[in-house]
Order: sequence, then structure tokens, then C-alpha cells
Amino acid sequence: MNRRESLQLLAASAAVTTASALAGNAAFAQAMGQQMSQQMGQAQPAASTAGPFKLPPLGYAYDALEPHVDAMTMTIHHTRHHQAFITNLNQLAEKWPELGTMTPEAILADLSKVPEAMRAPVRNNLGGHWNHAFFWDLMTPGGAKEPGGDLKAAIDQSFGGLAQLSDKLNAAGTGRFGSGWAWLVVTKDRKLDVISTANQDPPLLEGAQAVIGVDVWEHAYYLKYQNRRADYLKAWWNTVNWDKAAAHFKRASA
Ligand code: MN3
Repeated sequence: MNRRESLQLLAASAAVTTASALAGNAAFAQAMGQQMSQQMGQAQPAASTAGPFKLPPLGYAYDALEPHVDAMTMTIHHTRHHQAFITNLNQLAEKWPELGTMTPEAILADLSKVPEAMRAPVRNNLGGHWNHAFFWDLMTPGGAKEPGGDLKAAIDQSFGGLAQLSDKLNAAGTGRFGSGWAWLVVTKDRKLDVISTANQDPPLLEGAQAVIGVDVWEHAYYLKYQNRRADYLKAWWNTVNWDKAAAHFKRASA
């Protein structure tokens, strides 16, 4: 094999690796997730992994939301991005132990409880942890594909129907400049509304209760959708667990 041939072979093998990764090869992503978890388990100092905060499990396999959300994205999003919030929170809890004894909701509803010097990192990391735990739980590979009962009636009354709600929420998601989230919420004055929040701010910061939420940070979709955030949002609706959304709505309206 001459130099030109070996370069061609190298390029072809790199292309195959990249293509299988971008296609969301489930076994590959799963193996990579396990490898990353092991690496992280070994690499983190004890002080970072020990503490009151734990990474919540997804409740389904990393490839379960294919083809709408790919296995590689789910793996990295859960084991790296969400894990980073957990690691940071455990470090913050060493400096301010109350962080681990109050509920995240109680803290996020009133950040003035947090010592001023820690308020920004608590807002970002506790917000990130809360948002992602909510997000994983709201998605499912199966289940109802449409809202039912009281939530359906409220959506019909507030927006005119599910199609109009999804248009409005998708517009909030694509309109969010930079990184953030789009939400269906019950507002302080008990109205169903669509909002968007920046960074990792949860709706609780403005006194609203989340019913549906979708991550529109680039890390949530870029491997599969690249810059096509609108396509990701459109596909994402296929993953919504409407039973969970109905339970959030019921609790928020009570
Ligand atoms: Mn995220």
C-alpha cells in the first residue's frame, strides 16, 4: 500500500466512524456511555461524587427515544451535562450544607435564602439539575400521544388546540437567542401559558409551575440536527409523556 492509498483508507475509516456516530448507533453510544461513566467514576475526586446530590436515572434506555432524540445525544446529555450539575452541587453543598437539606423547589422559589456569594452558581446548577430531571421524566418511548382530560380542555381553551400550542412553544424555543428552555407553565395567576427561560433558569424562578419543558441548548440536538433547532423541536413532540404532563398540570392547578 502506498502513502496515497493508506491516506484514503484512513479517511474512509474516519468517515465510517463519524457516520455511525452521527446516525446514533445505539450499541456504540451505550458502550460509550458506560465507558464515560466508568471514566468519570474514576476521574472524580471523592469529594465531588460524595454528597447529597445523585444523578437520577433516565427510566429508559439511551436509544429509547430514537429516531427523535438520538442515543449519542442522550448519553452525553445525561452522563456528562447533567452529571456536571450534580458534581458542582455536591461541591457547593460542602460550602453551604443547607443546599442538600432543603428541596430544590424551596430554594429555587426563593433564591434570597442562598448566601449571596453562592447565589449565581446555585441558580445555574440547581436550575440545571431540576430542569434536566424534569425533562428526562417528561419523555417516554411510548405512552399517550395527545393530552387528555383536564389538560386537554385547558389547552383547547387557552390556545385553541394542541397544534396551536405546539406552534407557540416551538416558536418560543426557536426564538430563544442562545441557550435556554421553552415551557408550558401554569403562571402565578393560574393561567396556562408558554414561556421561554434563559440559561438554566427554571419556571419556578418567576413563580410559574412547569407542565411541559424542552431543552433548546445546542447540546440537546446538535449531533443529529446540527443548526436545525426547529426540526428538533418538531420531532421532540413525539417523545412527550402526556400522562406526566397531566400530573404536573393537576398539581400546579390544585
Ligand atoms: Mn441540557
